[in-house]
Amino acid sequence: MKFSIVFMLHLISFFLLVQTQQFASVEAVKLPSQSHVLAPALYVFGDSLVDSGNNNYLQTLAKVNYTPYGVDFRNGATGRFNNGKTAVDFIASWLGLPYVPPYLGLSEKQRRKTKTGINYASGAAGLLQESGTAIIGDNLSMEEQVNYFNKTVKTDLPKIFKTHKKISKYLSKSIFVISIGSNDYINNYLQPTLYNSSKIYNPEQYGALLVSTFRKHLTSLYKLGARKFVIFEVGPVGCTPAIVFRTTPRPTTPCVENINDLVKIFNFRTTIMILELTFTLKGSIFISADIYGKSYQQNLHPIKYGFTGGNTPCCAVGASTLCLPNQKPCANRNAHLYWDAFHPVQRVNYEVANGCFKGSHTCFPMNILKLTNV
Ligand SMILES: *[C@@H]1O[C@H](CO)[C@@H](O)[C@H](O)[C@H]1NC(C)=O
Ligand SMILES: *[C@@H]1O[C@H](CO)[C@@H](O)[C@H](O)[C@H]1NC(C)=O
Ligand SMILES: CC(=O)N[C@H]1CO[C@H](CO)[C@@H](O)[C@@H]1O
Repeated sequence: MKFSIVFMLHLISFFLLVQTQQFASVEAVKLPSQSHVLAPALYVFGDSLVDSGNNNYLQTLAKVNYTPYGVDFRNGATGRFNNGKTAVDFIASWLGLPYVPPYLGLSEKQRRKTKTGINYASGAAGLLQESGTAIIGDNLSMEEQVNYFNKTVKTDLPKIFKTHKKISKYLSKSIFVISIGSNDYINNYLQPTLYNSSKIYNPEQYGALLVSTFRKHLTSLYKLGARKFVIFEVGPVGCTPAIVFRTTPRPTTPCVENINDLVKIFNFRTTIMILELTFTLKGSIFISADIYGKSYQQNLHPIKYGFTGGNTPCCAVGASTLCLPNQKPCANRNAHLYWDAFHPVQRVNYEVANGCFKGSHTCFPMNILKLTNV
């Protein structure tokens, strides 16, 4: 029921977009090639699904700068939370841009020279300041990420571009990817011994709190100059091995559905919120990546989708749910849905990125390729 409403909203938003904005000739979509740069920059915000190494510079347990992380990545263990590339790594290269460097890894001097985008995402981070901090440690919450971007816009970009007008033009053509929200559940609401939230808020109220926080941060990004947004839904958290194994009694279904129901509330409210923002923030375009639906199906029927290893993590995981250091991972990484107990393997990231970049089923109301042409 809820999903058909979401779909209707997507449709409505698509038609309104077509009417109110002039698509720069929809059929003239160019295919990406290494030599062709489709957007001046890619800016990234979020959590471990898209962190490219910020946590290497923080005091945190959510740090993965060791093998076997990065076993399939050109530069080895970089702080990416899987065996290879994240979805934004694929998106960056298809836009004709370099991999987006982590903000904390750049010196002041480098920050004043970087004009192809910066990654502010941090493993364990959430929309709420406190999410992911109880035991895990430091993190860049969404608010801190926005504050760093504020600094980029106010102090660093003026060193590259001569006028405010040039900065605005550059930012309005850049792509902003945001993937956040899982830790507000995994490392907050679902941890009643460490956090109050589940006693204070019912699931609907908590979803509303998260989404109003999200709206505030997206509006800040808009005020700072962002126009083209790609919002990743939260995946089916109740299907991750960490959650399934932690639940007692063990669920009789592949996923813990009452946990998935929490996330669905968040995704549903987010979809409505970004549709609203598209209308209220002049010149903005929000596209939403349907991460939940496909991933849920893959978790229910892994073999049908070619994941013969099913939901079993590829690496040997410890109590932290991350891979244990220096252990040999599974031989066929492409056959598993999960790399460790929480994070998908590179293949899953590729499929999401590919679908959202040029497909017609992952991102609504348009794919990223079209977004670069609007
Ligand atoms: C829980 O809530 C109470 C009162 O609302 C507050 O005093 C306490 O600090 C909270 N505890 C945590 C861990 O947030
Ligand atoms: C950016 O930072 C300045 C202070 O340096 C502050 O006044 C302003 O409100 C911030 N803007 C946003 C959108 O957060
Ligand atoms: C970098 C860092 O440690 N950021 C924050 C992580 O979360 C805590 C708790 O909300 C903040 O106090 C830190 O500043």
